Amino acid sequence: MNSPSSSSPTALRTTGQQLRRRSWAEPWKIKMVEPIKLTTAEQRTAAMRAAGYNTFLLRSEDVYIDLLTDSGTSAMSDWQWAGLMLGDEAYAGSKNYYHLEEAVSRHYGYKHLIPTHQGRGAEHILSQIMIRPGDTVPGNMYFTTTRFHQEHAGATFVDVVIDEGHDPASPHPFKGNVDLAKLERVLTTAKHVPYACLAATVNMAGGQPVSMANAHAVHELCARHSVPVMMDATRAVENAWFIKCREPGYAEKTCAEILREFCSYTDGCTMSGKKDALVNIGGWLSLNDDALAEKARNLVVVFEGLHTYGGMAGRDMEAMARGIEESVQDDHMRARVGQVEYLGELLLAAGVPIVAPIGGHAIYLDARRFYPDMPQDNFPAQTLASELYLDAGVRAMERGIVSAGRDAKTGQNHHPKLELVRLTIPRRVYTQAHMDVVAESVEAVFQQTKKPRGLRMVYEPEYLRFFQARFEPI
Ligand code: P71
Repeated sequence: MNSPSSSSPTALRTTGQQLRRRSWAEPWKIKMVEPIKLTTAEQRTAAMRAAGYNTFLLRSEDVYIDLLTDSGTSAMSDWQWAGLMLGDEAYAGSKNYYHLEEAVSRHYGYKHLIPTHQGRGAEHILSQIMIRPGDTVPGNMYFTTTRFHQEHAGATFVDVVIDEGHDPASPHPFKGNVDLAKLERVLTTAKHVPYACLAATVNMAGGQPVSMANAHAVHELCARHSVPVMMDATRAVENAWFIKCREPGYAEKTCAEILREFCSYTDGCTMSGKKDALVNIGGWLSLNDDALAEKARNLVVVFEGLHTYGGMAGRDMEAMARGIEESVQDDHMRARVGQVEYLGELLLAAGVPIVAPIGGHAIYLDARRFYPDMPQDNFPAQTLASELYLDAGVRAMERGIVSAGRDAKTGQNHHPKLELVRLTIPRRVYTQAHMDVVAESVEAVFQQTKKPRGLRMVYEPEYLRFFQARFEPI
């Protein structure tokens, strides 16, 4: 890693009084490797066709560098793997549950822990216990599964992120912030608001953080209306790292301290442990309110598993408890976000249009600027994701009109402003050389002289269509 950005505190003054950057590297070394396959252009063409031009439908065997998601794709540490061997697989009251409860309470600070199989399990339970048909849920930009569960429970989601969040070029340091005026409008006009949803960081905006000041203000505003704030804590540690780097007054605080303060401005959280918490499966719902927690425990046994395992094996809970400890270490976060910045800076140097500032877990390519003449209904981001795979076997994810789906009431396609392709970096998995290969491939696709005309959707599933939709080239 030899390109620390201004946000990484690695600049050194040399004896010549010149400001010089020093290389730095990840705080780990590799103990085990997993071979990956190089493919030919012919093999990739056949694989892409068989997958209906949807990267979700590729076989992972056919992928060289897999940047589909950072979800459940992290490499666990030797300490986490050792924890797997200490799984207490009792049906009830596993000691690993108590380790997890301790870790969540120490680093996130909430009173009650309800384990779930992954994030959407927690979203389902939260939505079912808090939302009544006709409710309105404000949030700082939608996330697919989160909005789905809110709407499924009968709510209408209202986006209250600041306008900069929808502008891929805005350099605002906290593009995930809530627009307090938009939020206040919802709080004063909606019939009933069961809770406000605060995502840290905001995935669909490009992994953009929320500032501490904004979280504090959201909490105060909601408290005046007696509305609780529920956080999507999926990447809240990455959010804490950005606060440390970008918000005045936090540079000397540790990630762990910042995370605790941030959580203190919220009343509970849903969590996908598959991201920040460095595990391949797992999640939880946290709540401070006793009565709500009781409701959640009543439902978790119906949908997930007993309230002391929620769909996870004991060993999974142990790995997650240990992953939480590792995730809040500053050295870990510096390398994690630093690697994303490294890739982003290579692409910026090559003139490739990406969402700025560089986010926490991924680089987002602005597909509209790859294909300025392609109408959004021809799926520019879906097209770009398939072109990237065809070029060098790099798998990315569409985050545009296909992901946005249809309006639950009118059935019309949502037309999101952002038409993006996400290059998502798994934690502790790929090297700097992999990032170099990715950057070269993206640049080659950006420079293509013969541009594709786009795709047509030939199969559209009813729910969360992006996962299984199929396409054909136009
Ligand atoms: C990601 C995922 C996984 C995913 C989910 C849906 C479509 C494509 C990929 C999952 C998140 C997330 C946020 C902010 C809740 C979940 C659900 N992200 N909130 O980014 O990013 O968690 O997957 O554990 O159920 O690839 P879950």
